Amino acid sequence: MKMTFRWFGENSDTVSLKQIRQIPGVSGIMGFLDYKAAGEVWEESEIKRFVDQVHRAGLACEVIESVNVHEDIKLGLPTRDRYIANYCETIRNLAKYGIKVIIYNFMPVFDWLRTDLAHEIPEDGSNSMYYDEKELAGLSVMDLVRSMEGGSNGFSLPGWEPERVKELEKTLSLYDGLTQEDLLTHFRYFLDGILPTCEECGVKMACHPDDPCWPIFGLPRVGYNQYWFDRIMSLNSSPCNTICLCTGSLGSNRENDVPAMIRHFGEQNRISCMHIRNIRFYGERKFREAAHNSCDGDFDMFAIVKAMHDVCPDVYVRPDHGRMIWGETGRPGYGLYDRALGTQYLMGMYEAICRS
Ligand code: CS2
Ligand code: MN
Repeated sequence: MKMTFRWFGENSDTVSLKQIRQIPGVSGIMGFLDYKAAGEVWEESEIKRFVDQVHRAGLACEVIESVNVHEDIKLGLPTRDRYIANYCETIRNLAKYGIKVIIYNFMPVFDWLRTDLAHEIPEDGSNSMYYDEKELAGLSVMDLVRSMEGGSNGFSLPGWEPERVKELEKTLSLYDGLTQEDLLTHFRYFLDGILPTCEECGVKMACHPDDPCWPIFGLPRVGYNQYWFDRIMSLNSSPCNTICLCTGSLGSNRENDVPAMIRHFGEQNRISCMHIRNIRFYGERKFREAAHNSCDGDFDMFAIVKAMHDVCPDVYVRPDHGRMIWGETGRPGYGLYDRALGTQYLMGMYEAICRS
């Protein structure tokens, strides 16, 4: 297990590299160039600057997160070839600076979403992100965007960048009539276009699940259970076609048996990295994010870590969305304290498993 921490860059994160370096056992980051729009080439000079900065802080930078896939690729528009070529160039550029894994998602229009980014947890007064499908039903897409923006403490959230939001209504209408099978066909075209470049450069693509893990707003989605991930994996047999197994995203759908999915895909060598976190359910499709510990949420975190230990012990791992505790403010889900505690819990469990 290579323990890492997500870092959004100096202008976009309240957590510093120095703080990350001081968390025992954390050896690297999952990085992000926060200012890049989907479809743009990540230039060598900007990657170099980012990676050098991480290295100077004494951390590794082998995973990059959210190289976002342009909507035209998901929609299968003729312009997709240009964006696929750009994606290949980004892969080559990232590989030159030591990147081994790129995390992406294939969700139409939205990245992850919540109905409340700062839900106060009555038991202890901390804050967490919260989702209630019933509330979503009463919201228009633009209401939701406003609530995501309003609750984000001024940060632009991945997938909710202003230039994407501007085009939102138009983009949504382009998905009218597009089926899951269509989306999968476009997914295959994308993978066929980029995976040869990945193989050449030794970079793995890691698909992040849909979050929450079911179709929303009538949009087609194909990354929310074992059936669809089996289909995604069989789109292209390249060893670079892998999964970022996010326990909180997959587990938001109570039909998913997360430890079993880790075993299933890990045994096939299809997991290259993991986001590990916990959730507390308040009902069907109603949950908040919890501290990482089993006792705080509804997941069996031991079963999750044990499965990882048994089938894919070499993966990159990071804690995921944390609560805001001890008065901290910052990017929702990405404060320092709760996630740092999460790393210690996960590493403690891992050490105990290894030694027992
Ligand atoms: C992340 C996602 O914050 C999160 O939930 O796990 O934003 C993830 O980085 C993207 O979906 C990957 O493209
Ligand atoms: Mn995740």
